[in-house]
Amino acid sequence: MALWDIDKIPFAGKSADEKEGLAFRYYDADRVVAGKKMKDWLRFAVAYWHTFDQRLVDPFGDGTAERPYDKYTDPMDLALAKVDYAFEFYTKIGAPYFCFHDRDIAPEGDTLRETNANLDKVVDKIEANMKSTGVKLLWNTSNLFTNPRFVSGAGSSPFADIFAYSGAQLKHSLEIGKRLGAENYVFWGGREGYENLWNTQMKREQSHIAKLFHMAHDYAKEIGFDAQFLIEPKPKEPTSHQYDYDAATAIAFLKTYDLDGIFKLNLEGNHANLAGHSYQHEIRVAREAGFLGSLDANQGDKLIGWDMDEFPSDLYETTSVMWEVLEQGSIGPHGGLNFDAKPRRSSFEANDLFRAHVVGMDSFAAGLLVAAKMHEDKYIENLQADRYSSYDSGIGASVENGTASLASLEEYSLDKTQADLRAATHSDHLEAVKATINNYIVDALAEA
Ligand code: XLS
Ligand code: NI
Ligand code: NI
Repeated sequence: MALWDIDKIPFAGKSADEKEGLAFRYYDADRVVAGKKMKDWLRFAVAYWHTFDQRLVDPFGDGTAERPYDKYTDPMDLALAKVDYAFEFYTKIGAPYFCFHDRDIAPEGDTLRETNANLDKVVDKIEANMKSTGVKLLWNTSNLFTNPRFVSGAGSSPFADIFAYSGAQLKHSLEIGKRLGAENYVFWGGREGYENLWNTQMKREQSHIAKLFHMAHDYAKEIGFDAQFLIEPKPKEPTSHQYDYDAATAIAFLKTYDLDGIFKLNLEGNHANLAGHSYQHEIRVAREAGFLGSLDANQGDKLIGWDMDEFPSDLYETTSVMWEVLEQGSIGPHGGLNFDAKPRRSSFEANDLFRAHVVGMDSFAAGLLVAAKMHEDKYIENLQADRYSSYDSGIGASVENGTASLASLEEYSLDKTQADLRAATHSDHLEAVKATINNYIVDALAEA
């Protein structure tokens, strides 16, 4: 008997409208785009915490969610039942991957021993379902921020017992990752930052976090868990300043603490906005530095200043993301698009979970189609090549190949007039560029 009152979501192409959000318009898993199947470019994952646990609370209101498993009252019964709902959901939506925190899937006991026993029971069931459905684990992680013991951080906690507990909790998460064949392992430092600098030893806290990361990597090696480790940057929320502020800051941290060969980044759209960046900016920074690992697919709200975790629907943004991905050739060595996103509080019915994933998956599939067309035409490549062409020869080439000096630049520039210098610059025609990108979106999707 079906657990969700929804049929498997089909690809319906142009007639998707008739299915009112319960069919794909653009996401056609096996369709080949730019040399690869859509499903292999996009590698969608469902986030356990949002899709199955989130009650749709906001800072001013209780949860509104109606879920078919609300009838379970015992926490362990509920946790075990949710696994069945989760795997039927993955299969019906057609997501090849899922992601979870240790705390998403099983309730805590009083001791770590009891907690781990609860966790293992649920993991047994998850493992069996992974085998029977073929759905895989994109990444797992340890929740080191919800419980009150993490009030002042985990790796950065000023309390050594909490650091110790964090390491112990993390150890079991790595074992679970190994057991379930996780392709990545994520660290989001939700409380690794500070509320106030006056009482904080910043350098000491950061060196402690680095120690925890090295221990985690040593242990993963010891047990033969070869997942790609990822840091997920976010500038603030819940703390007022988080050490993994953005991609550039996280890369500097990794280099400072000799972790750069071990970690890449998991980048999230809404986090980029909170840091004052676009999603594309964060991906560009990571990609060009060789740190692009995976993506948390969501979007922020221009009018609200906190982490809204909206399902992606902005085609301009998904186009920019997929253009960067096409440039790199994949999202990352083992990366995917994890929907770290929840329906709005007013979309509280269970079927809204399906509709929300449909818009997210379709928006990225559409972004892929548009970006692939731009890529095929080399529109952006040519635009950029042209813009920097003065470095391809002459004085520009001498700068890039290292033969220029201030003396050679002086000799070259000394007698140039203001008119010569104005003539050396060109208009970017940026408005026309934006219009062309709009046309790509409209045309590529009309053809799709
Ligand atoms: C919170 C983060 C979190 C991570 C996983 O803002 O996005 O959900 O993705 O811990
Ligand atoms: Ni987030
Ligand atoms: Ni996230």
